[in-house]
Amino acid sequence: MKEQLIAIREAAENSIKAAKTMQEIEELRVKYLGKKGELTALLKQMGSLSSEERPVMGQLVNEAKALLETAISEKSAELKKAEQDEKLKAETIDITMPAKQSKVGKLHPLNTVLNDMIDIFQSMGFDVVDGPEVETDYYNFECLNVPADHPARDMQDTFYLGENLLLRTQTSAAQIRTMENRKPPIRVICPGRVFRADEVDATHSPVFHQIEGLVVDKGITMCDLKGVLEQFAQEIYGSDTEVKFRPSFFPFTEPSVEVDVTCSECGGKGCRVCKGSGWIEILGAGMVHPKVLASCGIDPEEYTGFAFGIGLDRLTTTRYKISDIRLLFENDKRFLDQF
Ligand code: 2NM
Repeated sequence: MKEQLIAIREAAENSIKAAKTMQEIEELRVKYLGKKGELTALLKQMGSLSSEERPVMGQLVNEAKALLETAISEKSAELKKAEQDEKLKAETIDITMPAKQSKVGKLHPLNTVLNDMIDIFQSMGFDVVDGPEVETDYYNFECLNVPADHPARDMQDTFYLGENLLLRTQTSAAQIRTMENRKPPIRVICPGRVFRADEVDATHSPVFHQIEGLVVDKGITMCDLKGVLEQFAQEIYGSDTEVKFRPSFFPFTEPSVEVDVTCSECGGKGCRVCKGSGWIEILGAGMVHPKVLASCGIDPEEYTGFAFGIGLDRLTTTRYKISDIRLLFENDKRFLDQF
């Protein structure tokens, strides 16, 4: 029986040493120390021994049991650690690997220019106001002093949605509502999409973008208008840009002007961009017509104001040297990716 014990112990020790996985270790534990295991079986045979032999043998079996238990727990700790090491090695992140490029969205060039313009006007104290693209005849024409027989009111020039509803041809309506709802001093700009029934070509689109500005207060003059526009033009085109007023006509302003800036391409010497004149027209403006002020509930004897309208699309095409306005509206990714 003693030889049997030694044989079992040696065999067990060797297989534990040779075990390579936690599963093998568990199998060995069952094989030797489990309820039906070989050592347990040996203990069961103790009944056949003499009373002198029994305690001696019992001690030997218990010693062997303790020895195997220690061997098993040591081996499993070793295997667990090896497994852990293996796992950590597999999970190692190589921080020198090149990063995966994720596509980042970009601003449409119109929005880049618009954001610049909003920044400039906000720094001069203007609020940004908004309005609907579908307007009534009253807000788009009537209260802006556009007479019933004005060509802009013609079906050929304006998209009508019904007797009195239309797609706004300018963003002035938002400014009219501001005058109705706020007391002077008023300083607002209104950027937005506007619509005209134009023929489509490289420089005309039935949908385009405008920023209109409005200032109303006591004692506002043409000088204030020129100062604001000069500041704006110099921030957009550079500090040596000059501004020139030419007399013009709009029903909603009196006097009205068209505003030119020195050509940013040639600095005023004359080139292809300015067709040799050295000047580029960028906007229309004027002193708000007393009738317009009055129709918004502002007393023209007490207050005066100026207003201007700037086309955003041409400013964008000239800044980025875009040859065709339609590119701004087609949303071709190959075009947009260039900005
Ligand atoms: C322009 C030119 C001149 C204008 C007028 C107004 C309002 F609502 F105050 F009457 N807003 N914008 C205006 C004046 C617009 O666009 C070329």
